[in-house]
Amino acid sequence: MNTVRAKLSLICVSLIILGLIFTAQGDAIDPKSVVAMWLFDDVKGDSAPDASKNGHDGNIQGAELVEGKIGKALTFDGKDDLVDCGMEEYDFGDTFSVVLWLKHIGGDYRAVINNGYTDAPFDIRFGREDAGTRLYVIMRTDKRADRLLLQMLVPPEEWHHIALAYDGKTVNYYLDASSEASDDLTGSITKAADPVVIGTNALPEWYSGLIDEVAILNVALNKNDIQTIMNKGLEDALAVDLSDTLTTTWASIKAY
Ligand SMILES: [Ca+2]
Ligand SMILES: [Ca+2]
Repeated sequence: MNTVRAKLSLICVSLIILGLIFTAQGDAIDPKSVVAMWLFDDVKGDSAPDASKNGHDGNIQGAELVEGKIGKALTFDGKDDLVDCGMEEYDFGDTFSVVLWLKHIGGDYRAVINNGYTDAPFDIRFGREDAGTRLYVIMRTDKRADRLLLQMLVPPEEWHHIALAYDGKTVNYYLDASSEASDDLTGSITKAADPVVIGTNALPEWYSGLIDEVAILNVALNKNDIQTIMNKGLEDALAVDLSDTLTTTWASIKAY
């Protein structure tokens, strides 16, 4: 009898653990929502592999590997360094996020990531205002041909986490997981003839400083998601594999 009761207790405890795992998974960021992810930790020659394995490897032109926010990052000289990520005519749809870390060194007109310039579907860039510390974002959709424009101050010489999240209704622009600006927007992001580029734009406006942990997702990340990515890094924030966890848990239940 004691053995049976012990077994039942173990099964109950296991089921509770299983329930907790499911609950925890409810808030997790779905790894399948990552369209492209450049960590710069696995650079080979001039190739910055797309860690999402969707094949959008970046072609590094001049930018150099340095110690980053997490592992390695790229440093851009403000003259002619860039990463060409391809993705021309890519359909980003009507839910979309971009996240990255940057440590810029100031100076006017510097593009961080975009797929064009004045007619770009999205363009995150520093202007000349406030000594080049004001980071703008332009977005365009099939429902809004005139550009949506948001801006926030990003102090130089220190790492900051930047996130843009669009859910088909609202765009939120986050600095260090705090929403600094937002506006209404509807429609699908327009397709661009230009590639996704990190470190300059089609003008060109050359970025100077460091960039690390860049990802594009096909969902609108919320504040909690962005906080998780900021605290854990992209790889750990997305690393939870539900199927593996369940297999392990079921195996331990059956063992009783
Ligand atoms: Ca150079
Ligand atoms: Ca990195």
